[in-house]
Amino acid sequence: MARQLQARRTAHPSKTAWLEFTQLATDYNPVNLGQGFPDFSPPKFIQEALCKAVNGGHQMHQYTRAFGHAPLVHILAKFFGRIMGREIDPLEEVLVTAGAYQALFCAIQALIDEGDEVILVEPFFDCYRPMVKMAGGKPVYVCLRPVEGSGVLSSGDWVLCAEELASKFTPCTKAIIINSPNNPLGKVFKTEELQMIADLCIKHDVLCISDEVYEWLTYDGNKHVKIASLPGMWERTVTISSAGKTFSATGWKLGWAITSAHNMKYLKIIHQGSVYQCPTVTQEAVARGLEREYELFGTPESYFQQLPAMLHRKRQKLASCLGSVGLQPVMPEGGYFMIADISSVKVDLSDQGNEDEPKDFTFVRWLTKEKGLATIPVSTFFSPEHSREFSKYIRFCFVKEDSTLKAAEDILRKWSQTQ
Ligand code: IK2
Repeated sequence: MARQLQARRTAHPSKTAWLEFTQLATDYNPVNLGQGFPDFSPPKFIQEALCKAVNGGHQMHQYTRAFGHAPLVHILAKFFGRIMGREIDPLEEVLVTAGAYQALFCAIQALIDEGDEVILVEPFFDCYRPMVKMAGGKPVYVCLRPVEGSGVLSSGDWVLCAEELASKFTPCTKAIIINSPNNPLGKVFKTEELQMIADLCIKHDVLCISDEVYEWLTYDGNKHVKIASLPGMWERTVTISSAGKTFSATGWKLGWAITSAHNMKYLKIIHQGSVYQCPTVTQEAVARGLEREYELFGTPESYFQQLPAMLHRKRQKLASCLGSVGLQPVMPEGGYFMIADISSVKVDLSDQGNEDEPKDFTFVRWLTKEKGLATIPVSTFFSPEHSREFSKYIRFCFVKEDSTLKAAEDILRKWSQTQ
């Protein structure tokens, strides 16, 4: 008899939109408002820091400290210590990872066991679900939903029902994963909303994995609040972020996790047993970039002021375009993305997809192939239980050159005239 090849932990592949839709974007070369990456360069200072690191001598090209290059963990501890209002130990409480993605993987593998329940707030970045399952955990879902009668103009109108959330906590709940500012919705959780989650975590002795990769990108005066800074939450929160999103250099694939030394020792074991260490040169460059930002913090020269100001304008541009062609957008309070309602679109998709898939998948495929505009179906950010309910939305990334946004606008306007 043939030997069983497949390990059990590979038995939960999620049907991911990324493989299909990034391939479509390669094959059809559309105007790409799909995957979340800027089509403009990172700021000059971070590019120069990278060049300097590359030319900085032999050490820059060799292994560095496994859990994070010393200058990087020191500035991360200093920077986020200031924001969180606490001392952070650079060596014991910071871990540098291969993107926020690997930080999520380390946190989930290190802290979730066979049979543990993990609450996922929908919509969620779609890797959470397979990562939890691979660890043997059971995802439990709770949806953000638009407040009745809100007309859904802002991501702030999407809220958690307090009773529903509370009902998801059981003696088996080990963790909750939250993402603010949220991908794809753009919701920035308010302090009261985070407090509600924190109270439940404390009451039920549950961990919180807080994905904050868009932490610097908030608009209209919305403020990003770190759940780890709320009373009683430091000990039970793993805060995750991304140098790629921070410095508009997603291809660098560098991120980090920050948590108490007690939690961190377990994350380090997973990191050591998988990636071991991240590239030295990018860590050096990111360290220098953060040192610069530390000095300029709160000033108009800071990239953390300039980037959201630039994206705010792009967000307005995309929103008015979508509104004018009848695709009602949900205005994001933060992040890279805007979702829009496609219910009113009249287009015959009967020959485009199979009956079983959510409508947004079929629509996005059609829009990419037939109209030359790439987007992402929003149902991919929901559990199978809820994906149909939210398949009337598609996601646009507005972190793009003005010329790209203009090209998208031209496509949408031309199409709307033929409808
Ligand atoms: N967490 C969230 C919420 C993210 O959005 C991402 C990055 N990617 O999104 C691509 C997309 O939605 O089009 C990550 C984590 C991963 O970050 P990193 O690139 O640092 O691994």
